[in-house]
Amino acid sequence: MKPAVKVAVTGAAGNIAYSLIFQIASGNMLGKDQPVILQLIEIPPAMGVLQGVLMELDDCAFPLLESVMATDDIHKGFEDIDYALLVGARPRSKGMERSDLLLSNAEIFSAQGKAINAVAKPSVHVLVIGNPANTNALIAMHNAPDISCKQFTAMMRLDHQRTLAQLEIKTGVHHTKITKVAVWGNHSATQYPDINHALLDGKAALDCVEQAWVENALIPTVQNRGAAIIEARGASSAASAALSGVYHMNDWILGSHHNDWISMAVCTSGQYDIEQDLIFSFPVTCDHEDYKIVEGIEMNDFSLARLKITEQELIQERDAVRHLL
Ligand code: NAX
Repeated sequence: MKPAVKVAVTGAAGNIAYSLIFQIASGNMLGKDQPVILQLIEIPPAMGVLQGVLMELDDCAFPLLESVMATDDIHKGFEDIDYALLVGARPRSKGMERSDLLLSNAEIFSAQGKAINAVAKPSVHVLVIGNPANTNALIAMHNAPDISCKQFTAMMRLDHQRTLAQLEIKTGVHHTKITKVAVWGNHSATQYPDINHALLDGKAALDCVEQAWVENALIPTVQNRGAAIIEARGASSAASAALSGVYHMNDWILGSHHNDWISMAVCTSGQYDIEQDLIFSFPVTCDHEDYKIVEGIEMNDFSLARLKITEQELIQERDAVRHLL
């Protein structure tokens, strides 16, 4: 057996964590031969609920789960960790403007970035799920100057899976036979699901679907899927978000399958003419705890215009939290 690795999860008493934690403990994220130690982090009012989660973890008797700790102290929670999944965030309350939401979360992620910098392993890999995920990841990254920028990412995998699902529903081609899908930009309604290079069982996707369907159905459906799920379920996506977090980490740490593209929001350094120093989603491939942005993809005018829209939104978000960077 390998030595155990330490995984921190914030927002551990929340909806996404209720699915995510059990998947991590079962080995779905880091492999069936990888023992884990869970360090679960919450805010004081949620510690009671978290005790219930701990009881259920005990009752599952996971063979790979070496130990669990629960805390409301981020310095204890992030101590010596190998991986962090930052799920906890302040939800938007009634009457709250998007800018207020940005600012209240910015403070959380600035404190968490500092704590990770101070007490986590220097090799820590961080996935931010809590919204606004891209800008929260940017803030955490800036507040952890001793840790490589490449070790901070935000989750776009749910948007990637949603794009695969819509393509499968439309064409009947099973998603395991669909490759080279990309979702660019921000995890928001400006994101750009792109199938210009996608292959359906080896055939160009654009030969199988009409452009009007891409523009009027696929793109808005994926962009607004989160809102549609809230409308139907009365709660935001939780199981699918948790599974996407598992896929993101699994591919990042253990390598993406068959070298296909996956979508990950990562720090920009001039690729595709996108402003530097944003956390922006690109198609990437992963190998051995590292990712590579797929470069040299030909972009048509429609795609370039979409990239600019989502880039502008991320620049505005960054400007709003500039004092914390
Ligand atoms: P919940 O409200 O069920 O749970 C959030 C938990 O975070 C709560 O238990 C709360 O006490 C805790 N929390 C708040 N501030 C904290 C802090 N400073 N430190 C530690 N814990 C803290 O939300 P849930 O449905 O689990 O969603 C969590 C976040 O994921 C939200 O911000 C949500 O918007 C975001 N999502 C991101 C997605 C993505 O693809 N990036 C998709 C799903 C989801 O919408």
